[in-house]
Amino acid sequence: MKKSLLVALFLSLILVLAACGGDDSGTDAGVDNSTEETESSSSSEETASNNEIEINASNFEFDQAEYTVNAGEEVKLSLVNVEGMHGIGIDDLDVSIEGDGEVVFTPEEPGEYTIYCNIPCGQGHNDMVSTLIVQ
Ligand SMILES: [Cu+2]
Repeated sequence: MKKSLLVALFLSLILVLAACGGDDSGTDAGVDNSTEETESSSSSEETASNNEIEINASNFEFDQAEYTVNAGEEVKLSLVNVEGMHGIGIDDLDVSIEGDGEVVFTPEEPGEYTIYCNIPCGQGHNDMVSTLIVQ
């Protein structure tokens, strides 16, 4: 009785080990495929975010003096109020955001456009001016 039990255990152990060995080679190939997929998807994201800018407004300035976008391409512009309550206006491009928000527009003419705060926000309000460079 004992001998046959040991033989049964030994045989099942061999089966389990053999099964594991077979699985290993299969999972290795799967890992290789998935890394290739993630690489190709990340490169397409970079091209999509080309013409997006985010302006951070605080009391009393925008985070950059100049923002640059490409002419003839759709621009996604978002405004984030880090401190205080501000807006932006760009007269020649019909852009206006009051508070947090985003607009999509396509600047056709290369040039420099003035970005100003369009909400009376306090003492430094008139200093809140930056430049949008369309190239
Ligand atoms: Cu203001």
